[in-house]
Amino acid sequence: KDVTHKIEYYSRFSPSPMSIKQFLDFGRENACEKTSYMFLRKELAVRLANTMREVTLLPANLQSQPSVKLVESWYSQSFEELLEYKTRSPEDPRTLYDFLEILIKIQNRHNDVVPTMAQGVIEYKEKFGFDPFISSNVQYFLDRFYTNRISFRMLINQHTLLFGDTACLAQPKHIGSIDPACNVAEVVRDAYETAKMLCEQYYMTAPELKIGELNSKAPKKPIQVVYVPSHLFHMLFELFKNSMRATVELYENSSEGLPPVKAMVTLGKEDLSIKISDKGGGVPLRKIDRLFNYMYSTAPSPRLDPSQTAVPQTAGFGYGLPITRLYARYFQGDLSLYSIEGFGTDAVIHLKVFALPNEADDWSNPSSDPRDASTYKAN
Ligand code: W6P
Repeated sequence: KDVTHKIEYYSRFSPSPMSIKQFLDFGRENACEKTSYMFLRKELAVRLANTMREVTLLPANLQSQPSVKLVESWYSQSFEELLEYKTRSPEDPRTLYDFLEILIKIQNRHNDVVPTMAQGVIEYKEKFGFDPFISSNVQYFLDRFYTNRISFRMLINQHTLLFGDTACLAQPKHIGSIDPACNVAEVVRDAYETAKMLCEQYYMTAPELKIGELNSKAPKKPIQVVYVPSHLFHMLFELFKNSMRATVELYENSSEGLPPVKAMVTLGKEDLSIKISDKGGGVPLRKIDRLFNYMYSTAPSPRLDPSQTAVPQTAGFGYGLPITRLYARYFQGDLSLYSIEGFGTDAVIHLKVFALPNEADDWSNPSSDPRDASTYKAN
């Protein structure tokens, strides 16, 4: 087919990794919409094609699940829409306007990729069961797939935020989605308050928050960092949900008050670290890896009431933790869990304070070649 041919052609190009510094440099001084357009119409097609090619390496039994097919159809639809710009001149203002529109349309089309892929994994597990070989391939694939999705959306967002009609209205100091002076404690509090509302809805109670700050570079000054606040919010929200759930469930039948969840924000020379600590009883070491495993941690949503599609978000670990770690790693940071079974858990987000040029790539470079699992059959 024609589109298969085009995917093959575009997937031979390597995506251009972007560092946070490059995003900043491009967006800061006289950002040029035509330049951005010329770059993106090719780059986005190259990234979609590379991702679609990787999907073909998935185990055949997973690839053939309806949900995976649906996600594939979104990718190929978006790919074809982008190719329509191949011959459209950046000098025609109509082109730039249409391009903005199509980017927003693509962004929205891909909104539900994560739950839909999760559904695909559930469909697979229901038919074929859990298989460690398949699980490790799915882990490798989804880590790259979601990393590429994060960076794809980052690229689209920068363009629509810098050049769309609402540009600079909401957050004049932001460079697209990047806040050059992101106040970390503010985002911590914000994420806590949002998780607290959910927790109270579901459990009727929620632990308090205690925030500590240590600015080793400028003592007593608020800690600020160049970062994407929405990414930081996403990570912290996920960690707070987990800490609150553990705390509330441990103290459910206890007369004692809930121990608070603590957040410690520390700025060093290289690292900005955020530690979220709970006294929720911890997780045994044997089970820690499972928290990051896509195939292990996907389970069908509880079917108590078939009409109830909204599952309480605090109800499961789901895909939150593995994706949170991808967000942390996206700009060369990381997420670690240190759990003391019988006591509680520390979750630590490490972020790089200054990203050296070309160090903080946004494209997942493989540490090893993917195993071709497309012909593997589980027995
Ligand atoms: C737990 C399990 C967990 C995962 C991630 C973050 C915090 C916590 N607390 O008990």
